[in-house]
Amino acid sequence: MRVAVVKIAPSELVPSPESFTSRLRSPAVAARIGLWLGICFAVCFLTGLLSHYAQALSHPIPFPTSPSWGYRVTQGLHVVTGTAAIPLLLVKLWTVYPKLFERPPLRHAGRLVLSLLERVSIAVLVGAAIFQLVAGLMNSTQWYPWSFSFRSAHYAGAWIAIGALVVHVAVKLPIIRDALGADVESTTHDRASATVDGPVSRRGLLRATWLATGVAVLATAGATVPLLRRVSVLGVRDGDGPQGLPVNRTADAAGIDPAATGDSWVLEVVNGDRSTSLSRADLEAMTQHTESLPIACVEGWSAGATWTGVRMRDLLDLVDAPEDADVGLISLQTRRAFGRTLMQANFARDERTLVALKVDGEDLDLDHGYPARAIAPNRPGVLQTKWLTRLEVQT
Ligand SMILES: Nc1nc2c(c(=O)[nH]1)N[C@H]1C(S)=C(S)[C@@H](COP(=O)(O)O)O[C@H]1N2
Ligand SMILES: [Mo]
Repeated sequence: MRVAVVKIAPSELVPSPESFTSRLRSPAVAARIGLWLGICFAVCFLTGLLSHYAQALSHPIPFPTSPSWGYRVTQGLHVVTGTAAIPLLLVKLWTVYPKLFERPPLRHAGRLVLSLLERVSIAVLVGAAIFQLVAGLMNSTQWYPWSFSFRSAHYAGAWIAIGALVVHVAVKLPIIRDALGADVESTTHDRASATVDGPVSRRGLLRATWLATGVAVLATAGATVPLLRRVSVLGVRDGDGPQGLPVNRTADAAGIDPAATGDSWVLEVVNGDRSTSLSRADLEAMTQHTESLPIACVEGWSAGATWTGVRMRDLLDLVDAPEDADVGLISLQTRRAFGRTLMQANFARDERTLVALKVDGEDLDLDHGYPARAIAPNRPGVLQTKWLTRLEVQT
């Protein structure tokens, strides 16, 4: 009896870079998309560092309180460029993934080490980039299925991604330069097998990529840019929430007992052994100030509003707080994070910083922090503490 033995070489099971024949997968395309991806990552990195610093407890260099809309712009940019990076990264990975199947140069120890190093650095870059974009997107949709701290993980990921990106650009710089300097149809750095025309030209692929990126931006940027609200189907829109202002965490979600916000509510202002308690009527009897200040959420949405209430510094003066003292803001909140935040002295002393009682002329809605909330200029939304019950001068 004869047994037919069919031998399949491993090379037939696993594709090689030469199995990929489309001319679209070329350094010419990768470099052009990579350039914009690099710009998006750089903007994301810088605006992200700023946001991380703004949320730090201590500011060796004080975070400025002006312009009042500054954080609104930088955090809006952060989320918009992060969103734009998603389609860019997908197309970029598509153009380069034949490289994944390159056979390591096993016979040559020196080249093997180099090639392994390159692979590790690319794996770190791709892994960190995907993690940053996915975690960022999930955060901006307020979906937190993980148990780690988003802020620290996203911050660590940022350094890893940007470090790996710098190495990557440095290694590829000669090819990037050549590719960007030459016509997009140039074949100089193409793989030998990349000779078959795709369904579209390289220019067509690039145009489709820019279009997809533009759509991704338009679909989300309205969360920050009022003019884009109507087209931003995926963004938070103006008017989502009471008083025409989005709500990040409702009173119910924060475990606020509505009874605790009634007539018995008082705001305690404490400086060591000096303290005072003010009812809402007491606060209303003090000099009222009105300021137009945005709420700019770290998740990218922002909205302007006009707030009326008492200046934070007037309250601090009641207990003779020192000018340079930070202030703990304590909320009635019983569930989940942000029930207690720290306001640095320069914010507490800014004349625009209010303990707000009203928004746009109406008493605050319970979901916007009734009876009283903090609102300060150029500050991440997460620190604009709602349902205040106590101001604690840090001594
Ligand atoms: N006590 C308390 N204050 C809070 C929060 C919170 O969870 N608890 N969320 C903050 C966040 S993340 C934002 S963006 C703003 C949103 O304010 P708004 O819900 O009134 O629009 O409130 C901030 N104040
Ligand atoms: Mo927020």
